[in-house]
Amino acid sequence: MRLSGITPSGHAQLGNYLGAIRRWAADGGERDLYFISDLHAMTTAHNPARLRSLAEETLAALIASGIPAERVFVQSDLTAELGALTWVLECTCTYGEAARMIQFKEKAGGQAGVRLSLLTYPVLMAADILLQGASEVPVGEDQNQHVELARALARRFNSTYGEVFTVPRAVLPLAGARVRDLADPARKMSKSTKDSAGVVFLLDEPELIRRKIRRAVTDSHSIPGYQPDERPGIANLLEILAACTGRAPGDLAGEYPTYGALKEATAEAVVETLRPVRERTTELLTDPAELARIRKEGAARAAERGEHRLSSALRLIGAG
Ligand code: AQP
Repeated sequence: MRLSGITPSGHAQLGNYLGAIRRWAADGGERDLYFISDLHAMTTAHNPARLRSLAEETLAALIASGIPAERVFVQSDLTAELGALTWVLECTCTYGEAARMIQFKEKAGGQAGVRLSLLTYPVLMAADILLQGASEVPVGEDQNQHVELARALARRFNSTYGEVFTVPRAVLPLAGARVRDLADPARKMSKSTKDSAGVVFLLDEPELIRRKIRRAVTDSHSIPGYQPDERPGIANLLEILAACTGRAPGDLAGEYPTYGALKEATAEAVVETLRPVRERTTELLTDPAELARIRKEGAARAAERGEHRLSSALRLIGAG
């Protein structure tokens, strides 16, 4: 089993789609599972109603992108199971191990009112992985240490109390495009970026997408050229266009005489790529009963998959 997640920390954006969701839909197979990690979006200040609606929207977007409904679930639908397993794993984890997490140090550094969950969420992530019995977790560099922790906890539990958990390992995600922020190509496009001028969301209307791409930061040259280090803004547009058309960014550069022409072509390619996803997502969102049914079935399947592991772990650790 291979487990991948998406955190509804904002509206899903073009980078999520071209870099991950689209690959999940096209290349994912029987052994792939996907989940909306809404509990992970609670480790910093959050708005409950917004989070609930973002989780729903993200679920709809994954299904609309072509991921089979039976391979998707929402994390908070398993709060009882995950809460119990997180406790078991917290009793397997040392404080030092959690406090060593680089992401915790980076995000908590110097801040007042840091939530305890920011420290412990890698243990919840271990619970996500171990409950489902995932052997592979496709993650970027920034999440590697968390998968290592899940690995260490699985091994420790198995050797201390009895064999329950599959020991997972981090694997490289399916290679997708890396999309940068249109207004600031030095950083990646992100759903939680405060200023959304450089972020194309999956549900943006075509006219808004065109406007955002027309205003994308470029450079002082005037003829498109593919030089990612020296000209990141133009390279980003070429890479987006390439990802939408299946062409190579370097080949596309010579086909557009001006920045304006490149922006127009990129905007149209993005609009057409996202159109079916936006239409199907919107359609699903207007059918809450169908979405609720998909969600309920996904939750039941995910809970069933983990049931024996959770009950064995509780029994072996001495609970109940
Ligand atoms: N800009 C991007 N280009 C390519 N891939 C991207 N992904 C995210 N942004 C880009 C991929 O989308 C998947 C789900 O992302 P995530 O929710 O696990 O977290 P993230 O990488 O932190 O995504 P965001 O949009 O940047 O969210 P925030 O704003 O919360 O940090 C992952 O496979 C990710 O690589």
